[in-house]
Amino acid sequence: MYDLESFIKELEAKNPSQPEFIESVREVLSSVIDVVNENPVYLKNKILERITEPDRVFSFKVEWENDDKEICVNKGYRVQFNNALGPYKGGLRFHSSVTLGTLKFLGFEQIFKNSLTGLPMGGGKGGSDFSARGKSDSEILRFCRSFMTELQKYIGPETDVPAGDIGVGAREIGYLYGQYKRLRSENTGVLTGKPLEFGGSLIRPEATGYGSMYFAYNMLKERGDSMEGKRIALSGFGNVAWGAAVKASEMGAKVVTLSGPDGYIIDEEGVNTQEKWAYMLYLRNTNNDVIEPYAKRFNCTFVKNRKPWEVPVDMAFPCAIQNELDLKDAKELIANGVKYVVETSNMGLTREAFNAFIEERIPTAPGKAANAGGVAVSGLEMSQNAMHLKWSKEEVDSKLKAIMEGIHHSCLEEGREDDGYVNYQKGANIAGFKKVADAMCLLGY
Ligand code: 2IT
Repeated sequence: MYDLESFIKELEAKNPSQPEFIESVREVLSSVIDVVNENPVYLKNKILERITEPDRVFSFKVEWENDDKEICVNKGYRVQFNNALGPYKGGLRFHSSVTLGTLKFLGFEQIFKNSLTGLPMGGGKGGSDFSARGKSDSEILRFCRSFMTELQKYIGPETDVPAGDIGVGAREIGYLYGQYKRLRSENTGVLTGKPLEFGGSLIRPEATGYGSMYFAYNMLKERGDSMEGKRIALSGFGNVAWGAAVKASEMGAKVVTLSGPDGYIIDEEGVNTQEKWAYMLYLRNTNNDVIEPYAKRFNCTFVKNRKPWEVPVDMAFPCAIQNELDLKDAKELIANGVKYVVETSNMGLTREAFNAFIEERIPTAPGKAANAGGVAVSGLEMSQNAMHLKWSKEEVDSKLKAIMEGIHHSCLEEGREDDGYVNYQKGANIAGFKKVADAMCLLGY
């Protein structure tokens, strides 16, 4: 029998200075510990000890030359966490905050997220502490080449299939794939999120944001509510926030905030035109990592060095980075009458913030359910690559919708509490965990 606190204590001793990883394990285990304790097969198979240790971790040096002809050195990693359900699958994050602990947390989350999609994908994650901020396009190209020169030793279309994450979009995937092809002479689905010209899937750029809105649609439908007229706070302004803003507007809701490390903008007219969406993409490609220019361009308010959670809204969608919404922010949203929270970044809510929403019985979706659309369409890209064909936009979008509806259904099945409240965190964790744990039992140790 397991006790959560003693298990976490031992895990911390084995994995010192990895607070995000410990937090992500604590979240999953707090939902599944009873399930494990009541299942003699899981106990005998030592599932908790085995599922919290990555299969393997690669750490490598990335050397590249900047535009001043200086040699620069970054850290590179790939965490292959669990392949019980299929090839390791998960993104690459290039961001100054990246440590091994960050990637272990993301890799751990990815196991259960990928399981929830119903597609045959294991969990992995990789990246670097390299940041594109202030870098030129040729510096990014040289960095990507050097990163892939090392990474290519560990990946393959049936082994481990990386994709994008923060700081890695179609541009970086293109450069990484170019180097992979140069070194291996292979045209395979070794990366997803590829540009459309060479094996990319339609709807992959939109998939995380669209998927999150499809998940939200199901949450509201469950309560006889609809997206029409809802006021939404989004954080971030990158790929995920972009897809979310587009789909929210199509569904008749109004996105009133976007944010960056410099602060947030309030656009009372809504982030709801082609021009505004295109500007978000333009801002990302300038490599400056600031949102303030949006306010100047569209004549709206910029609030410096603050987070968007102080704006009264019906729905909040954190779309930027882990721990971006804390207890203070949660209290402010609750006081302002927020009705739904949809964690679209990975672990965007701190534990205290998540618990505050659950205590108030506010329907709150965890990232591993709500943001699974991205990796789901990556899975569909793998299928198309394996079959050497290309599906239409409509075909991919309808599959994405069905997958998000399926994930919502799994959350309902495992997450409904006695008072009728759907605890999406518990539901997603139990549903995602069971499939992986069962597979591990069947495979033997
Ligand atoms: O966090 C995520 O699910 C992603 N960054 C997408 C991973 C993928 O393999 O498409």
